Amino acid sequence: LDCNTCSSDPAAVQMLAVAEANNIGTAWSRHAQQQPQCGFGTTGLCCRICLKGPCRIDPFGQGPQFGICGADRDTIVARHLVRMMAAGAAAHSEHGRHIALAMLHLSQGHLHDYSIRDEEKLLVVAKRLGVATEGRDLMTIVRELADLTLHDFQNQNYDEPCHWLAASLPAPRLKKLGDLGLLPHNIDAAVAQSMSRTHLGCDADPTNLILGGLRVALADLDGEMLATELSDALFGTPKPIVTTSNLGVIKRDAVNVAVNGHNPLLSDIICDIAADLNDEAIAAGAKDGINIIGICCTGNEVMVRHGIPLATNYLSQELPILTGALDAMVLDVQCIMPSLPRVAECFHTKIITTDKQNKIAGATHMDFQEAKASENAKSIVRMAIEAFKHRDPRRIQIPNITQQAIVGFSTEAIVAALATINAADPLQPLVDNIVNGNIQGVVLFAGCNNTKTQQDSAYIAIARSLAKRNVLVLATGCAAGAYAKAGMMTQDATRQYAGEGLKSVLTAIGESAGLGGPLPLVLHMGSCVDNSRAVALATALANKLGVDISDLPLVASAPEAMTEKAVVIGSWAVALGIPTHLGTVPPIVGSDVVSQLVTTTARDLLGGYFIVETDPELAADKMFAAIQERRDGLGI
Ligand code: BF8
Ligand code: SF4
Repeated sequence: LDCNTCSSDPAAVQMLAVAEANNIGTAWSRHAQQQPQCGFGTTGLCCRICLKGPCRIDPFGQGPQFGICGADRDTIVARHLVRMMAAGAAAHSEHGRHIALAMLHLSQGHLHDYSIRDEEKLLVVAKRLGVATEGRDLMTIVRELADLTLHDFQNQNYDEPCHWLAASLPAPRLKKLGDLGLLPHNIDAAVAQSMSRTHLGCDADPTNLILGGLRVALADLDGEMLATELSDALFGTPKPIVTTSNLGVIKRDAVNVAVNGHNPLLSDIICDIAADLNDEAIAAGAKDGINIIGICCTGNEVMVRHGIPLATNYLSQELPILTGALDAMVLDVQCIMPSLPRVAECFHTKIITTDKQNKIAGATHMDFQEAKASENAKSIVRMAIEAFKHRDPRRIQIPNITQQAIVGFSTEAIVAALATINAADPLQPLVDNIVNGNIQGVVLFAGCNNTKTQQDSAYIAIARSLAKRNVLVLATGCAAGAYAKAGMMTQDATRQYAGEGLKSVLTAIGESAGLGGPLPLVLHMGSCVDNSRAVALATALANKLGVDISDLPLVASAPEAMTEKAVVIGSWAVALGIPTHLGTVPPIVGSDVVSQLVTTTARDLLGGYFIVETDPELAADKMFAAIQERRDGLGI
């Protein structure tokens, strides 16, 4: 394995060499073992929906053109794509449901370790959803907001769209989506209907299938919105905070506990109680106490809210173990590699699963319950302290690589920074600078890591290329992790890579907001569910200008799209009217019909469309062209 071509992250390359030298399998070595990957699966032409299968369509038109049931390539590709969207929506919205139920249980007095940390945010979203707030007891409002949120999982009236979407999107977009029948009434029903219509012998019309997919994609957005907004009320709305990133955040003299997964209900409490156990860690010989670090999206959640350092993003999640100084990795849900216990076998690291529905053979399971959150979190951290005692000091090698990262750019934080320039009308300075061209447009980088490309490199190349052309850069999820690790969430990065117009705007805002210099080049908006924050910002801009999201000079990019969640996010971005770049080729190229549907047809119907481009420079050019087209449309 040539470690240098695997990742552009120098810390990952360094640890990967350790893995290779010790013959420890990683995602990269397993990727190599999987080559060549099946062409039928890659193009989407393999169907496994019934037990007569698998059936394969010959992509060149010589062999079989129909599955045994008679399904053609278009039906097969569309069905599988819709199933990916449904799984993504299920994942995000299950996370959202978990948070909503915690809110409900809090209001019922069953949870003692959680509270409403951001009352202001709670009241703002309650009002937005139509909950009366004046003169009412806080927990009554929490109860009603939780009930209303859970209604989005229970409503059986097909004509009543999900509340969070209806209360959050611009009116013209709601109208367009409603007219096309794309507004879901119930998240769970949308997922179930996607599964049901893609069963053998049901929906076989690719257009109808893809429209159904967009409906479940919007249900996914509903789930993401409620997850973000309720998490802010519970744990605080992110504000700019300075922290660090990359594997150097692991400390030799501390008990290092990594939180990996997605749900802040667990990771936030672990951050909370860590200080209480510092003395126990010191007594065990860790003179720096307990050091919590983040991986993937739960890492992003605690990074943007509490400044917890982010160790790494998805693809390199096995590597912190190889430092020999990671004492525990605490897992909740999603994007967790089942290989972790195997890697940890070679070290002292304790791998702890915490969710009943997400166990891994070889890991220790600790059933985390919100009603006993602090107690459970303490037990987890104590397992790490115990593991620390079994470290082998000779095997410790921590890459001396960290980058500063200024993070925590929620929509509210961006608006607050802008308000220091114009308190009466915070969005006006942003609009003025978009109109005068200092800012050409906005790009949201979202999504994952994928072994099909060099880790993080396309993120960095495309962002630099667009920032030089004065495009404002936002990021979430593992995209944000890539930029944090690479030092692109710093003021220096702005000085170095931003075009003159963008630099002047970021400097004016940063200085007026008291940052003593520019805003960072890339604004970290949070985890993957926090893509909903970018929608909130776009909606605020569209409403201010009296236009639709599809009119804004806004593009999205997922250079390393990988999960079903990424597929569904990209799909709702298209449904909202956003040109959306994918840097990895989705398994749809076996069907020209489906490829057309998600590009040209989507564009005609919704304004948004997918741009599939694996070359980073060409991708940047295509996105910049899309931004220019939008600017032309607005007459600016
Ligand atoms: O939700 S970006 S690899 S960690 S799916 Fe997963 Fe992709 Fe990372 Fe977060 Ni999002
Ligand atoms: Fe084959 Fe049809 Fe069954 Fe798919 S659903 S595996 S195409 S018979």
